[in-house]
Amino acid sequence: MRRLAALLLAVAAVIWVRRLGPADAASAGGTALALGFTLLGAWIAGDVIRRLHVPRLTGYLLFGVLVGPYLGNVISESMAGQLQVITGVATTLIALIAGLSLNVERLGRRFIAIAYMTGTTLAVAMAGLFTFAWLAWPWLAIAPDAGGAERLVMIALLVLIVASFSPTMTAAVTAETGARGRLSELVLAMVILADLALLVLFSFAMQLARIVFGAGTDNVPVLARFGWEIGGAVAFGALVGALFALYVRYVGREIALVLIAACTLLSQVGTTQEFEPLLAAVAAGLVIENLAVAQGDALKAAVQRAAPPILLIFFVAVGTSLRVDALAIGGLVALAISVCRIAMIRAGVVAGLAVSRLDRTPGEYAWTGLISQAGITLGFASIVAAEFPGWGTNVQMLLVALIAIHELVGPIVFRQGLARAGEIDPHAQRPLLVVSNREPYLHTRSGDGRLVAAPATGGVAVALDALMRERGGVWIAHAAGAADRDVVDASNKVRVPPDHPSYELRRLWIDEPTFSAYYGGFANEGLWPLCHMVDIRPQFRSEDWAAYQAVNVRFAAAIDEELADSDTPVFIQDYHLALVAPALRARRPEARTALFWHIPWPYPDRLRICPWRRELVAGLLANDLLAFQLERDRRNFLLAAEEELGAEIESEASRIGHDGRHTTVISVPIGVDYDRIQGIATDPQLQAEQQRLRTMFGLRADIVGLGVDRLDYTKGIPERLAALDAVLTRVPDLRGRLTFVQIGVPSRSELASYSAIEAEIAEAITDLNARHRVDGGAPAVVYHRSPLGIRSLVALYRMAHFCIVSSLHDGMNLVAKEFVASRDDEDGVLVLSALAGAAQELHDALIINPYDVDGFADALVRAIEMPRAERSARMRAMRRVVAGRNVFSWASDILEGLESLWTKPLHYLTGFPQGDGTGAARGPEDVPV
Ligand code: GDG
Repeated sequence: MRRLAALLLAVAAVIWVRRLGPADAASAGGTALALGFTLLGAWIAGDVIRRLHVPRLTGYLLFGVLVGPYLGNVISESMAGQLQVITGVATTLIALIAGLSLNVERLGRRFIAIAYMTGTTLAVAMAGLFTFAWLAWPWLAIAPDAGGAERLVMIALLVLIVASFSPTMTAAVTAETGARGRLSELVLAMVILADLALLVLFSFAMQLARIVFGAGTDNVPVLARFGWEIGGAVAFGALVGALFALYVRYVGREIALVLIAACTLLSQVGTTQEFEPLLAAVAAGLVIENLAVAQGDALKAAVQRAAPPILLIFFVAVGTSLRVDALAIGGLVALAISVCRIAMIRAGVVAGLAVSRLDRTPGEYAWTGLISQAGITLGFASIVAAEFPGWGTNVQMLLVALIAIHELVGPIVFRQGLARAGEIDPHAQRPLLVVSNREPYLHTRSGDGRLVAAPATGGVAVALDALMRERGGVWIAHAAGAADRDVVDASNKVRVPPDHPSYELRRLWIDEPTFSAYYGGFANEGLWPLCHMVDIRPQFRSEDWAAYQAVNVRFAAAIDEELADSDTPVFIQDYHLALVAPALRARRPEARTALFWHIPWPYPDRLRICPWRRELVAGLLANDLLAFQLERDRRNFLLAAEEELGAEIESEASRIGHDGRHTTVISVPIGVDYDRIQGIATDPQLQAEQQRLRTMFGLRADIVGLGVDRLDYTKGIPERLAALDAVLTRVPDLRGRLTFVQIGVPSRSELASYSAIEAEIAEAITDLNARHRVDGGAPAVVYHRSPLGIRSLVALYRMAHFCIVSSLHDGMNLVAKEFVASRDDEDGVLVLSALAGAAQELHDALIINPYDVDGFADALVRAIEMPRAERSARMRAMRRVVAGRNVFSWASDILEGLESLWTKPLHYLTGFPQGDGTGAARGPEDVPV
C-alpha cells in the first residue's frame, strides 16, 4: 500500500513537473527534479510489478514508456547530451558485465557444444530473417526501390540488428528470478557469444555499406578499417580489462569508482577512436573474468554498488525511447518481423540442439531467453541512422518499434521458460545427493523379530537427514544394519525416514575384509591419526589403500547410477571418501560435487607421512568445491596442493588450479541444529527426563560436571580425568559434593588404539572413584557407556554446572555447541580445549590446554566458583555465536557455494540493494564464496 502511494506520488510529481511547461524547460532545477522523480517512480514501479510476478525491469521500462513523452518536454539540449553520455557509459557497463558473466572454464566441455548451438541458432535465424526481408522488402518502408548490392547490404544490416539479443535482460531476468540451472547458464552463454559474433559481423557489414553507398571520405582500405574497429576494440578492451584486473588484485581501493571510470574510458575512447565500444567492453569483461580475476568478489561487490543507479537510468532511457507512437506507424510490419524473428529463433534452437547434441531439456526452452532486445540493438540502430540518415533512419524507426515489442514481451516469456524448466523458484530446492560412509538409518530386528529402524546418532547425521527430508533425493551410504537387506528393493533402496518417507537411502554392500581394510584400516588407522595431532602412529598399508580406492570407486559407481541429471548437487562427507570425486568424474565429467572434510587437515610436514598423499590431494581437487572447518585447515590444504602437486593457487586463494580444472576451497565451520535443541531444552517435559536420569545415574551431588564423547583418543578424556583428580586433591572439600558424568560411546572398538583408550579410561575412572570416595557422598565420576537419545543429552546438558570438552585435537566438536544451544537459562560454564575447532568461535568459554594438567585444574576450579553474573554474560555471548551459525546455514553455505560456481548471479541488475542499509544484498545469491 505504501509503495502504491509512493508510486502515485511519483506519477503526480512528474505531471506537476510537466505543468512547469515548456517555458521552464531550460530550468536545470526543473529538469533534474523531473529526472529524479522519474527514477524514483521507475524504481517503485519496478518493485510493484515484481509482485505481479513480472520482471522488475519491465516495470522500469513501462514507467519509461509512460513518462517518456512528459520527460521529453522538460529535457533541454545540454541535458540530452549529458544523458547520452550516461547512457553510453551504462551500455558499456552492461557489455562489461556481460563479459564478466561468461566463464569459459566453468562451462568446461560444454563450451564447445554451446558454441555450436549458438552458431547454428544464429545461422538459421539469420537465414530465415534474410529470406523474409528479401521477400517482404517492398512493405518494410526502408527503401522499397533499392535493388542490387544496396538492397543486399541494407538487408544484411537489418537482419544483423534484428537478430541481436539482450545480455542485460537475460542476465537480469535470471538474477531476479534466482533461476539456477542449465537453461539460465546456456542462455546467458548463448546470448553473449551470439552478440560477440554479431558485433563483428555488424562491423563488417558497415564497412561494406560504406563502400556500397560511398560513405566515408577517406581512402583507408576496408580491411584495415575493419581490423581497426574490431581488432582495436578487442585489444583496447583487453588492455583495460587486464589493467583493471591488476588494480583489483593489487590495489583494490574504491573499485566502484574505478569501474565507472573504466566504462567511461571504454565508451568515450571507443567513440572517438572509431572502435566498437561495446566489443571493447565485452572483451574487457571476458579478460577480467577468465584470465585475471576469476571469482573476483571485490569486483562483484563494486558492480553491485555502482551499477544500479546507472542501470536504472539506462532502463528508463530505453523506456522513454520505446516510442509507442513508432508502433502505431510501423506496428504491423514490426509485428510481422517480430513473429518471424521468434519463429526463426525457435527453428534455430531446434537445429542447434541437433548439431550440438546438448540435452533437449532444458535446451528446447532456450529460445525464450533469446527474445529480449535492448542496448546492443539500439546501439546498432543508432549507428546506422547516424551514418545513413535516409534509409538508416527508417531502419531505426522500425527497430524502435521492434525493440518495444521484444523488450516488453521477452522478459515475461523468458520467465515462463525458466519456470517450465524448473529453474525459476529460488526457494524451490532441488533434490540432493548425499554420500557418506555412515547411513542415516540402520535396520535391525528386535528380540521378537520386528524390524526396527534406528536413526544414526550425532548432529551431522540428524541435520543432513533434516535437509534431505526437505529437499528429497538420494543418500548413498554403506549398509551397516543387521536387517538392512530385508527392507531394500531390487535396486538396494529404501525410503526413509520410516515415520515420513521423503527421500531414498541407497545401500552399498561392502564385503567384510574389504570394509575393514577401507574403514578400520586406511580411514581410521591411517587418515584419522594423520590428521589429528596425537601420539598415535598412523598406519599405512598397501592392502588398506587398495581397499580404500576400491570402495571409493564403488561409491562413485553408485552415484553415477543414482544421478538422474548432472545438475543435482552431490554432497560428499568426510575423509572416508576422498577419492570418490575423481572416480565419479571419469564417468560423469559434468557432475557437480562438494566435499566437506570434517576433521583437521594436517600441516605439510605431517602430511608427508602418508605415502599416498599426492593421490589424496589430487582426489580432493577433483571436487568443484572443497570445504574445511577452519581457515587453518584450508591454508594447510592450499600448502599441500602447492607443495605436493605444484598446483596453482590463485592469489585470492579461494581457488586451486590443477589438471586443467579448478576447485574452490573454503572454510565453513559446522554448527548444530540450534532450534531443535532449543525446542527440546524448553520443553516442560524435560524435567521428568532429568529426574529419570538423576535416578538412573544415582546423581545426588551439589555440583555436576559433564563430558559427552565418542570414546576416541583425540577427545582428551584421560587428560580431563587427570585434571579432575588434581581438583579433588587440591580441594578435598569437593569430594562427595562433585560428580562428573562421563557419557562415552564406544566406537571403532575393533582397532587396538581404541580398545586401549577404552581400557585406560575405565581404569582411570575406577582409580579416581576409589581415591576420592567419601562415605555417604556422591561418586567422583559416573561413567555411562551406551548411547543416549538426544532428549536425554539435552536434559544432561541443562543439569550440568560445567561441561568439559578437552580434545587433544578436534575439527570442530559439536558437543561444545550443543551444550551452549541447550542453555537458554544462560547458565553453565563451558571448559573448552584450545585445540578444538570450536575454540576459534567460542571465545567466552574457559579455554584450556589439555596437556597442562594444573592449568586445566585451575580452570575447573574457576568454573565451579564462577559467579552467576559472569556465567550468564559468557553464556549469552556464546549463544549468540552458536545461534548465528546453525547446521542448516552450514549446509546451505556449501550447497549455495557449489551452485554459485555455475551461476554467478548478477543480482546487482535487479534494482537497488534492499534491506539493512549496509548495501549488502540478501537472499539466496548471497554466498560467502
Ligand atoms: C567429526 C569431527 C566435528 C555423542 N554421544 C551421544 C551422541 N553423541 C553425539 C554428540 C555430537 C556427536 O555425537 C559428537 O560430536 P563431535 O563433534 O565430537 O564428533 P566426531 O564424531 O568426532 O566427528 C568433529 C564433527 O565431525 C562434525 O563435523 O565436530 O571435530 O571429529 O553431536 O551429541 N548423540 C546421541 N547419544 C549419545 O550418546 N544421540
